[in-house]
Amino acid sequence: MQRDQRVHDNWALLYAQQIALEKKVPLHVAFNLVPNFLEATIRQYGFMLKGLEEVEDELKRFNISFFLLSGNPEIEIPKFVYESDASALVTDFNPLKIVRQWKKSVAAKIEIQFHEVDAHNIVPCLAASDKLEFAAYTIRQKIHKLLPEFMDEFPSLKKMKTHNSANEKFDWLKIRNSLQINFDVHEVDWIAPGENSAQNSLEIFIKNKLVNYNDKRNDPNANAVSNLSPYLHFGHISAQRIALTILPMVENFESHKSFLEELIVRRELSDNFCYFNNNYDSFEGFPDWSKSSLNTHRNDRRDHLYSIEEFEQAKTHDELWNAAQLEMTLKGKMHGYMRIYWAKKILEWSGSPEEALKIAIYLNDKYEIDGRDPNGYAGIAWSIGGVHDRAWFERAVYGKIRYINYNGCAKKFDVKEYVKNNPKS
Ligand code: FAD
Ligand code: FO1
Repeated sequence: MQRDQRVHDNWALLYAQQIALEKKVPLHVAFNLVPNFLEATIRQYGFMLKGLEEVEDELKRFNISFFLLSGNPEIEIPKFVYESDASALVTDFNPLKIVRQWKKSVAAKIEIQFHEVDAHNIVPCLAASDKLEFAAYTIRQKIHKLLPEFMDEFPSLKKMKTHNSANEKFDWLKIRNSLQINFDVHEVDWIAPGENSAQNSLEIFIKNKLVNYNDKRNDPNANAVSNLSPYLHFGHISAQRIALTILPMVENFESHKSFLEELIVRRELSDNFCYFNNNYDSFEGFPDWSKSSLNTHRNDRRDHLYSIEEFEQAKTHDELWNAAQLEMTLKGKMHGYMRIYWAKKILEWSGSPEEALKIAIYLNDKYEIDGRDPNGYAGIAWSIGGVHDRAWFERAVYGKIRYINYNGCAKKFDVKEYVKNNPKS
């Protein structure tokens, strides 16, 4: 279990259970904890661990044992399959075949049946497209065509027969304290992790906010967005469950339509970008028109130039940008519209597009609970590098990259109100 850390509405777990039931063997779930995963801090790890604890408890109700491994997954997972209780299972599991003995500290190569299930997307990434898509309009039709095939209702997970390999509950506090990560980025309490809380959040969104989504989603003061991205990032909720719940509701059609466009088309386009573009987090990954235009404007004079520390500490001249940065550092989730403004201004006020990209990814992944997500890399590449966008009118520094400014924001929402709502502490 990695991308989808939930017990219900999980096609990968359902599929594994189907095989276990057919073979009449117990079902085991393993999660490999990486002590330092891509510089994630306690803000993200804390959220993830609480969700995993809920997974452990819920799996127990279904007589499914949960194993928490720790270390390098390339080493720990083959080792687990070979050495643990589960190895008894795999050797019996014809045609599972262990071809090489596990050797201490050498990554074992074991030949086992390996099935990949995309439980994260509704239309699996590889079914939606076999190539890097150019923009939303090139993937939208493909996804819509395939949606009826994949939008099945989930079957329920079945209770397995009891078996005696059930492990004791993990000591989650000890696990938390063993992490070699940054503990300075504080955890946040406005959002509760886990599968149950994710479901509650969905219900609250549908009841109180969805009606305003189409008109108000770009207003950071309006509280009209779902706040589901942290749950989606860790797979505490299935995008398909969200869509299955919202699709049949015919009232507020425009809001449903625009929400599902973000949840399905834009989100799956981001996965397509990160899967098919090896340079999804570098300048090289930008489209040719944008690279050439940004290159032309490399030496343009910048009106303001800030260091990464100045950005991080929200010390720019711009109260709106600083408020967005503070929303992210203090709350752990910046409003979606502000993310665009925030990233584009980093391009405008950095020495080069490469530096801007590096700063934006660093800050995004350090502070956002939903950081380190394909949506993040695609969103930053869209804002700074024109990915999935088109060329606009040429201007200094930005070249042909779409531009946005303070006055544009002021026309859309009450900037002063947003600044007031995101004070320094
Ligand atoms: P809602 O508006 O309620 O949307 C529901 C869901 O639709 C979201 O949870 C998300 O899964 C999907 N969605 C919404 N907007 C987008 C989008 N533009 N692209 C792809 N999918 C979308 N998203 C992350 O999950 N993690 C990130 O680190 C991240 N960083 C971003 C950085 C920048 C510079 C930009 C421009 C966008 C970034 N996004 C990121 C995409 C988007 O801003 C967030 O997904 C959204 O704000 C999450 O809030 P929500 O769940 O309340 O969104
Ligand atoms: N995946 C793992 O397999 N092990 C980890 O320890 C781990 C930590 C982690 C921390 C922050 C974060 O944002 C993601 C993390 N992931 C980890 C990845 C995560 O499990 C999912 O694969 C992604 O969230 C899917 O988008």
